[in-house]
Amino acid sequence: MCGIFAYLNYLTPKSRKEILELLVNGLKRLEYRGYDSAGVAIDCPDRKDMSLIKKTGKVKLLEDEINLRSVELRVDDLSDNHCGIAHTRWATHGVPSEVNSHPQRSDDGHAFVVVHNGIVTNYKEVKTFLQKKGYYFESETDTEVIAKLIHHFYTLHPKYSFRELVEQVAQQLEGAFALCFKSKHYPGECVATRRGSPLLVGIKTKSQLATDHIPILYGKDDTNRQPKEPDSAHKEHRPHGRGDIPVLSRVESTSEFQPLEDKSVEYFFASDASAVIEHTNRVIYFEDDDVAAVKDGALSIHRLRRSMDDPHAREITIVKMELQQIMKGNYDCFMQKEIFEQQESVINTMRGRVNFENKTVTLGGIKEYIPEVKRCRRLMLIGCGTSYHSAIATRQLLEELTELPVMVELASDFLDRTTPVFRDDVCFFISQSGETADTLMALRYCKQRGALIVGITNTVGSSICRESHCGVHINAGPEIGVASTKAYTSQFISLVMFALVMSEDRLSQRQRRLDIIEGLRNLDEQIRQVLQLDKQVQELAKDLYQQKSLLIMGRGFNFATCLEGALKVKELTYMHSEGIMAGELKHGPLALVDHNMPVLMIVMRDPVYTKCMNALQQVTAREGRPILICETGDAETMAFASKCLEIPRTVDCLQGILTVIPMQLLSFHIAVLRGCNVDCPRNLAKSVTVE
Ligand code: UD2
Ligand code: GLU
Ligand code: MG
Repeated sequence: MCGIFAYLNYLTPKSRKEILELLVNGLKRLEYRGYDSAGVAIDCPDRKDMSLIKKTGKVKLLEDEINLRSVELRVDDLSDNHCGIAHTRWATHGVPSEVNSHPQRSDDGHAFVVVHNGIVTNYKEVKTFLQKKGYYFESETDTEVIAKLIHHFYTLHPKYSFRELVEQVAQQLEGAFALCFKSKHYPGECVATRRGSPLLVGIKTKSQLATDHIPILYGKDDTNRQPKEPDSAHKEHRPHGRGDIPVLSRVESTSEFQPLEDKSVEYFFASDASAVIEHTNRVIYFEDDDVAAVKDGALSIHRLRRSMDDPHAREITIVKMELQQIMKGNYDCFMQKEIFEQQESVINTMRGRVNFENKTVTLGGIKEYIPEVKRCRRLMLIGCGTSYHSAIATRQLLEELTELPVMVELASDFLDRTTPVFRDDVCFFISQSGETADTLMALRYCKQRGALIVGITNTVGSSICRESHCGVHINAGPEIGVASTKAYTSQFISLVMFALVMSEDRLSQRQRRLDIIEGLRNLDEQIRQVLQLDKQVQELAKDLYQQKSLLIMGRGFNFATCLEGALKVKELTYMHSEGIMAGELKHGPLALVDHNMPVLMIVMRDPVYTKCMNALQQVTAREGRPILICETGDAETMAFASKCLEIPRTVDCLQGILTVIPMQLLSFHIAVLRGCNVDCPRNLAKSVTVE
């Protein structure tokens, strides 16, 4: 998730002011990714300690703090060889606060500091291990274990190089990470590594580079070169709560990268190229498990073992893209990027929660409350806009698997009605930002009446998260586009996981649960398939973008997609659109249908298929030629359509996750064709903090 930026200058004298400015500017380039706090670490002028400056909130606040402390920081002093690291954090573990911000440190003498993007999933085990060794933890983050663990290895092996220590640490970590380290014991050095989260280094030299690629150095226990001895102590071993972390073999190296004549060089480590591109266009993208180290101005890349398809070197890529372009990757805007991110974000939502081997689901955030939830009188799901639609999408499954009455409410209307709420109610509050004013008011209203309050949010430390008794973080990652996309599918999945937890000891629902878990397992691949419809959807958009209106019809598990699809069309394209419950057609909306009215229908082979077909025929009988979203290969249904989008089949209750994606794409393409600002639609704000 969020942003890493590190700057190392070698034989390139820079004042501390310049260094801090470079670091803060690097962070500003990463701001677009969304974050909640920021921090930097630089050496103290005497090099015997470090200064850590951290701030909750915007990078600007960090900058102000640095300016305030400029005398103490001795900003005019020059450094010839220095490494500074910086970070923007999107909290996953512990609220946004100064102590939880990065860099995280090994001790108050700052022997080691680290910045981290991602989540260390086995941090609890590592933490327990380190606590037994006497380490005291000051933050709630997963990241802090990394800083303490490297310190632990250092005390065991003070002769190891910085890079060797990082190698040891990386092998003990599970989960996803990009890391940059700095140490008082290794001044002017920087070591970085990654697994699952992106990381790169930009190189800036005055003289020519000797090569355009950097050889990879392999560990001594590289299995492809040397057969492992049966009793080898080098084998990979991770602490699954077993209390002891063995030390692995050392790695030796000889070759490295350095400029040819003039040895002065600058390195920029960053989690994405946008922070680097204004300094240099020569960039190396690291691969998982690369460990990159800069020592005496020389960069080397190491791997513990060689894999089959690994090239022998990492190439220096010349990045030609414009800054604006890089920030959004290959996408034109954030919303589009976030639509395509859904193959990953759905996995992040399920990570550590759905166990596909044992077919179990654990929601750590509400586990202890489940017995109380099971005794409740009813479930209430409360939200606004897209979050409200995620409740509609999952209501039927919740009723089925919990066997409880489920009320779904718009926060504003719920308050207008002063709806009766009781102590034995369980109220869910769904909000991407966790700050939505209407939802927050409804939360306070229910809390006052003694109900159990459950939050479903994407933002750790948000108001809803803090004021709820318990909850689920949907872990979709920061969402920048005002129109919500990946948060919707992750809210959807979070509520499905809740339904699965509620029904885990019901024998009669065993098969149903297994089918759903199997459906969840295949979701990312199926999302990938749906995203391939992009070109086709774009063509559809060309037919539709000059229309005045679009009716979207469906029922059952796909009704929420109609509402959400229509909302996306409205907010992004300013075109009228309405999501219509197909069962309601003959009670009014059918009057709108003629051969001119654009109609889109969702017809899947689920329990309401026949009823949907009735609706479809009612539409075609009025000369409507609907566009269909239907199942791959369903020729019989497709015969009624003017155009079709074919979607792979999944379990009925998950189908809405797949059918909503073409609607997201469609609204995006129509908006582009109509010349609308996709990321910031008129009159709308990302986080609605007023009633
Ligand atoms: C926690 C870690 C997760 C991973 C996992 C390992 C955090 C934030 N999450 O995830 O990264 O290490 O444990 O087991 O450290 N909460 C609310 N209201 C909300 C949302 C959440 O009160 O709207 C509470 C929730 O009750 C829990 C805490 O916040 O006490 C963390 O929630 P979570 O969903 O991140 O919890 P979990 O166990 O999946
Ligand atoms: N998991 C870390 C934390 O919560 C890093 C989050 C990030 O990627 O910013 O502190
Ligand atoms: Mg809470």
